[in-house]
Amino acid sequence: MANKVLKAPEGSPSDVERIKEDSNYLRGTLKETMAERLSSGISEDDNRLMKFHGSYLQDDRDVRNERQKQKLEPAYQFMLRVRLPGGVATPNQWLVMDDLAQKYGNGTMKLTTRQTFQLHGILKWNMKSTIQEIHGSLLDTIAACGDVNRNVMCNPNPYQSEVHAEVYEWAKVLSDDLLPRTRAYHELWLDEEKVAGTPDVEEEVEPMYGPLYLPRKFKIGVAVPPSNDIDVFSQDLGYIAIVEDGNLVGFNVAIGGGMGMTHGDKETYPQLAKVIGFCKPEQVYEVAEKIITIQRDYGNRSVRKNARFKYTVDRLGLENVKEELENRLGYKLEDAKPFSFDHNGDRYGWEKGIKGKWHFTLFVEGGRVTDYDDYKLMTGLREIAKIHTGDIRLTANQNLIIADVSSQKKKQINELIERYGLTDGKHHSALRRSSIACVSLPTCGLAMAEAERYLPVLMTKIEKIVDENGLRDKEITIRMTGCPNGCARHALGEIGFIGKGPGKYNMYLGAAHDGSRLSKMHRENIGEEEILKELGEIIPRYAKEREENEHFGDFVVRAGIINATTDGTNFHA
Ligand code: SRM
Ligand code: SF4
Repeated sequence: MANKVLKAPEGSPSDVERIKEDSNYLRGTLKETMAERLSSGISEDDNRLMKFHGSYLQDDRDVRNERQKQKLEPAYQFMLRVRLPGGVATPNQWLVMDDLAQKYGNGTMKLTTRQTFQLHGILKWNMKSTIQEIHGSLLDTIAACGDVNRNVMCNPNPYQSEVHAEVYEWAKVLSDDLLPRTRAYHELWLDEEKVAGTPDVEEEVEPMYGPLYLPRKFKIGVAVPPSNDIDVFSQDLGYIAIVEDGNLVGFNVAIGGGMGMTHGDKETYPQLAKVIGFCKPEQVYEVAEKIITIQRDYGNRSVRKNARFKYTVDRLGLENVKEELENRLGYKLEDAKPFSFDHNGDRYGWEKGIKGKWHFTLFVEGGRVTDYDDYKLMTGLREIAKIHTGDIRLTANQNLIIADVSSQKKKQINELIERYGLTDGKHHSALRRSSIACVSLPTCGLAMAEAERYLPVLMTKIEKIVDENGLRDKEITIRMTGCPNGCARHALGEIGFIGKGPGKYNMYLGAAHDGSRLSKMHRENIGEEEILKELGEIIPRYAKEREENEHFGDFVVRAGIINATTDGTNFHA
């Protein structure tokens, strides 16, 4: 299979490669570890494998020091992520997730930036029941994390319903057909018997992935212009739906995007995927499969921080990767077709789609579904799910759409929306409605600063500046992450903050409003006072000096406040 010209980097395989190799197709010693009652944690090796099953061991960082002082084991708990292609759930699935959050989780649900549910706070002994109940609702958590293809994103588009339905089907095909084939998940969590005599090590177990799976996680997203809500250029593999005369004719193919980086390491950087051609709808699966096998064969298995497909593409060269893809496909991609995006945010409130059906996009700040003292969001959504007959779509901006509502049902649902004060966000500033924050503290083990818990507080202060300058209704995307991994796609926020240490952030400016240009660092390691000072100078300039319809990200570049990042490779320049 190896190509004469293309080469994988040399170097001894990372420890994770050894763990995968020894795992007997993702089994490891998970069965024994999860049954063991002495510790609420699991070993590092098993935790690596847990990811492929959709879960991470975490500990509550709010109490970490205190427990350490008391010589107690960390407050171990598991995060569990569901695989939900395109973010589409039935009302019953919503109710099951809500119930599990109360029964086994921390009483909240996190709607993620990749359109799915995460539960936090699950104890080891409740993991199996939780996964079984998720399975009972016809969902699963397979490959929601790990070195495989992840949850496939898809524009949840409430206003072009026919095309949405078609595009969503392709996203589902990709998500389902690119799953690992090992039966480990079924054996471990669903009590499936191992078929006697099945050889443990057999090439056919994973025809596409092989026993080592991929060098790193792999992400696919499908966008439907003019909305780039799924940030198609941030994906390892992005498909851009091409719709002509209302019909889906195929997809432009974009490869090599990703957001993560490491502070102070210029060998790591966010990158945007580049369009390499066009394929027909029935070709999307094989194009994805062949691209994944290129990453399988040539990705970096030695240094994990340089292992994502974006680095493989940049190292091998876009044209070489395209040629390799076409060799593997046995045909050439067609030329890319014209498309244009105009935003990457959500459109809130009621929208009418086809067949007289209605769709309500609800603003969920930070994607956290919970009951606050003065805002019973979780209860309200539960009551809606009990009577709703359409579906519930999670968006890439951590919001949700109560979709496919008939005119008759609309009145009933609207009554509940009003009774619980569920908000389309329109009483907030457009800035707040355009915000995303990653989970960060207290559950994320990699967080360096607050994000989800802090952005709303900071937002209230930035809103004052925005209001004073008459920009309340101006959409400016603003994103905050607790570390440079970029889970809120910070490098595509017109204003971005990356956690550097407690209360300190690097501030980024200049990404394009439609997700087609990365930002660049404006200030390093600053706290709230300096953030507000900076924005207190830039926002008034934007109010006065902007051209008609000029977006904030474009303005700061034109005004010379920041240099444009023209490629991920000059993100740090
Ligand atoms: Fe992420 C790791 C949360 C979307 C890039 N991400 C993590 C972990 C699992 C931390 C860990 O490894 O220990 C976080 C768990 C926190 C917690 O307590 O729940 C975490 N990522 C999230 C979520 C929940 C953020 C959110 O608030 O919504 C998102 C779940 C997505 C999903 O449903 O699958 C989430 N993560 C993303 C995205 C955005 C996207 O995919 O569109 C990115 C940037 C895109 C990309 O992958 O390049 C992202 N997460 C990372 C990275 C850096 C990966 C890299 O190779 O650069 C890590 C760290 C890692 O993999 O080593 C990471
Ligand atoms: Fe955790 Fe960093 Fe991702 Fe935020 S960006 S959830 S802090 S890994």
